[in-house]
Amino acid sequence: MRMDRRQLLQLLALSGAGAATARGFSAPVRKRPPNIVVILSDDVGYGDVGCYGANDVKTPHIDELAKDGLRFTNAHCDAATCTPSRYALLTGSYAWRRDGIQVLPGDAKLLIHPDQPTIASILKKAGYRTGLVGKWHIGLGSGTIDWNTAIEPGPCEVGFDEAFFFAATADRVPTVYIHDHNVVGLDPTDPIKVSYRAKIGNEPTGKENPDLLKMKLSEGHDGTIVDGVSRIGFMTGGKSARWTDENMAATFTDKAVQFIETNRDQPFFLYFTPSDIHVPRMPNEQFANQNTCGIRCDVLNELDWSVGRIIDKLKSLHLEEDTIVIFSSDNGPVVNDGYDDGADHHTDSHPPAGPWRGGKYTITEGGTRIPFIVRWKGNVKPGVSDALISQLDLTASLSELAGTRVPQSAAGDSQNVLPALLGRSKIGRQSLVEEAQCLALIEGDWKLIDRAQRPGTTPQPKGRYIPDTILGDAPRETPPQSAIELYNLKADPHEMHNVADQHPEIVTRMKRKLADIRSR
Ligand code: NG6
Ligand code: CA
Repeated sequence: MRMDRRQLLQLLALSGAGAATARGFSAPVRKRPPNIVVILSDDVGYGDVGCYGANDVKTPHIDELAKDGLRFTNAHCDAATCTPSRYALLTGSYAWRRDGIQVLPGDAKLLIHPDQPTIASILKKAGYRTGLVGKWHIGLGSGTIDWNTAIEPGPCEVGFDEAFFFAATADRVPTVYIHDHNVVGLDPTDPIKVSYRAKIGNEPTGKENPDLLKMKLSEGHDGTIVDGVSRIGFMTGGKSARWTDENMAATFTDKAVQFIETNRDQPFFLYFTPSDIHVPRMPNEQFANQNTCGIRCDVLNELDWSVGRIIDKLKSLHLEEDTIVIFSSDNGPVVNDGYDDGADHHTDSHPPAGPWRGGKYTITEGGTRIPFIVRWKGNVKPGVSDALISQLDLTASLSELAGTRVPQSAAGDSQNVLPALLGRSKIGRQSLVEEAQCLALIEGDWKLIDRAQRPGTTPQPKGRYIPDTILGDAPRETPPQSAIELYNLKADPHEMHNVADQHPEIVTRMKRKLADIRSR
């Protein structure tokens, strides 16, 4: 659905954009497009925050966004893991269209070609100052990375004016921050080397020296020990540049707040991607051991605190009515993700996926149905929306909001759902493909899981075995898996009753549609 400029202006006028609502008079057109803050948290499930039903953990700031904004109940990230999900959010293209867009190691090449438009480059061209703060995880460079010189291409080559980030995940080496192109705080006499193949250097590893760990590992994660935690992969050098896990949330939040402060007088786009609540869960001491629901809830509090600081900064700069804030997560929740941090003992009273089955890695709804809140004070009417939307749609929708266009042939899977995002329409997209280790299609209340359809065009490795961990409120028994499964999500939100045999015509229609979307 494309709106022309006139329709957009009408929509903004209708939604109160440009109106000095607090003072009770209205101007028809905004002086400038709104600032955009996208907060993309890591591994936060549908049921993990108060406004989506969590009781045992308090998330007052995220809840405040929902109270003042629009809370979506049928919003999706692109995939049940981080890399494909983040690739899709930034490019507006389904990640499964390309081979190799799977969880990347820390030394992987950049997945986005500098010529490929992204939401950041589109907004930058439209006059926005664009910034990334947080986790990146879609690769860096175009070959073997030398961490001791300028690392490019990276975020700054695909649309970000400035970037303060780490390469992959908090549990992968190298455990250092990068500012634009360079590792922060690096001592040139102690160069960094990284390997994902074999041990490098002579520092202890989780495998050889488990006695040195302050957090035990349960699977993988037996590489170099940094800050008492063993990581995936091996590194040596860069001692002065290594982060302290417990300070990461404050470091990123300070940078994000600084970005807002510095760019207060011009339209800005902040892509803020905290590492919370991904493993290793290492809350700062002010958040540690605060919850009956354990360490996952402690890091949820830390994330909530980061969100609160962003809201406070916007408030203190009087930018709340000039800034659209979107809060979401990159994939569904996980409890034991490779470290023995006790999180698995606390899911009874705190089901992280809320009403959905599964979580991170799974094709069932817990994998990609995530919290998604849009707040734009005075412009988005507070409420709840059931519209089907995807993070893929941010590229087209936010471009429209910024008064610009997605370049021809870019972001082909991104739909303009701006009316739904602003609460002016209950209708989002008609259908959506979900990705885990296979693909599924959602259309209305129906969901077709086709286990033969795998991401990419060449066969993918099966990946690690993902138990059907019940993280949500779904019944404990595990329904049998079939090659084709059809569920009516309205009647059967837990995806327990495969009705493919009862509805062969729906199966045929949806299989055709999935094939059609794949071939575009
Ligand atoms: C997995 C890691 C997991 C996490 C995930 C990526 C193991 C056993 N598991 O391979 O801990 O790092 O990759 O998470 O090593 S994501 O949110 O970035 O997709
Ligand atoms: Ca993630």
